[in-house]
Amino acid sequence: MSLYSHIQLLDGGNMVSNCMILFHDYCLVLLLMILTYVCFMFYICYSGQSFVTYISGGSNFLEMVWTILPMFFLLSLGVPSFLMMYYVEGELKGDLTVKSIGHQWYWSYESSDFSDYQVDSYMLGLSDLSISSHRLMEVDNSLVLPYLTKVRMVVTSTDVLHAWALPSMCIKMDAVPGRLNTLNVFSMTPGSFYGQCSEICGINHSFMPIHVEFVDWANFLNSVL
Ligand SMILES: [Cu+2]
Repeated sequence: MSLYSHIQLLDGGNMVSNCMILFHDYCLVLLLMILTYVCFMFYICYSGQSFVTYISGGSNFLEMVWTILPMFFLLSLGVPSFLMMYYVEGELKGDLTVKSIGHQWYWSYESSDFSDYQVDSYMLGLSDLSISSHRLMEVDNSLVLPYLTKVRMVVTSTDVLHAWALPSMCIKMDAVPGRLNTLNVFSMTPGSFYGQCSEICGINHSFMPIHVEFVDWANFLNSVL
């Protein structure tokens, strides 16, 4: 863990989240570049340098540059952003479908592929924690998913708005009563990932964490069958 890790994004758990982190860094560099350039131009203009006469004299080349360059920058921001958005929530195919239902105040998970699979996932209280567990993040029944498998996650709610979020996968989806929102969950590695409800849903909003464990298929089948 580096000195500045707490001000950076979490390490990505899959391809698309790593792309998003790269995209975030790219946007930041681009915006800083533009800010520096604008500040520099302000300085030039207000200090009455000879460049001002060059602009006010009219230059076709300069007109071309400041029309085409912003267009290029906007495209370089828009295209990857749209590609990632469609990758995360656009495609509705998956090897496995899991439904995540928000309640006041816990999550429950079920799967249409395994009719018997239905678990309620409540947060563990302080007295149930071991020395290595994370306070306010552990649950009694975590969601178990296979890694290297494209999971179609259907998110909904039974009462009020909630949001199912997994920051290290760059995933956040609103759980809306009466509506099925879909997103793709894919992990390249086995491991534990944590998230929290991300839409204010009432008094115990802070106490309905999400814990997803990515395991191999054998262990996954053991847990759901
Ligand atoms: Cu909430």
